[in-house]
Amino acid sequence: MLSKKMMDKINQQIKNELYSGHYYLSMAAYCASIDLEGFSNFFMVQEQEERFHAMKFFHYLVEQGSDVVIYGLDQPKTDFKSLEEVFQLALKHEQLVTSMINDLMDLAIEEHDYATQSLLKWYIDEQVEEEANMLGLLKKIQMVGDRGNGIFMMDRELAQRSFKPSKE
Ligand code: OFO
Repeated sequence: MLSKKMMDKINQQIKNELYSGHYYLSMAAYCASIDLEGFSNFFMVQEQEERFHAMKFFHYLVEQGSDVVIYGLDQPKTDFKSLEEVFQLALKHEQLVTSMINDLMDLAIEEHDYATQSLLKWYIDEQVEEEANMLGLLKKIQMVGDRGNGIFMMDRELAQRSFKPSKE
C-alpha cells in the first residue's frame, strides 16, 4: 500500500513521462520537416519508450491498489532552430527526468517504501542509458556539423531504430 504522497507523485510522473513522449514527437516532426527521416524515426521510437515508462508506473499503481489519474499535457516547443539544438534540449530534458526519478527515490527511502525503491531502480538504470544516448548523438552531431555527409550517414543509421521494450 502506497502513501498518498507517493501515489500523487507517481501520478505526476506518469504525466511527466507522457509529456516526454509528446516533446519527442514534436522533435520528430521537426526532423521530418528538414527531411531527416531517420532522426524523425529515432524520436518516434523515443516516444514509444516514454509511453512504456508511463505505463510501467500506471501498472504499478494498479498493482498497489492505488488510483491512477491521467492529467492533460502541455503544448511542447515546436520552433526548433537546428538539429543540434534539438539534441541539446533532449539531453537537458533527460537530465530533468533523472532529477525527478531521484526525487521519487528520495521519497521512497524516506518512507521506507521498499517496493517503490525496487521499481525505481529500473528507472534509474534506464535514465543512465537515456542520457548516454542523447549525449552520444549530440556529440556526433557537433563533430560532423549540422548538415553534410556525416548527418546523412547518421540519418540512415537511425532509420533502423525500432522499439524494443527494455528489460523489465
Ligand atoms: Fe526519457 O526517460 Fe522517461 O521520461
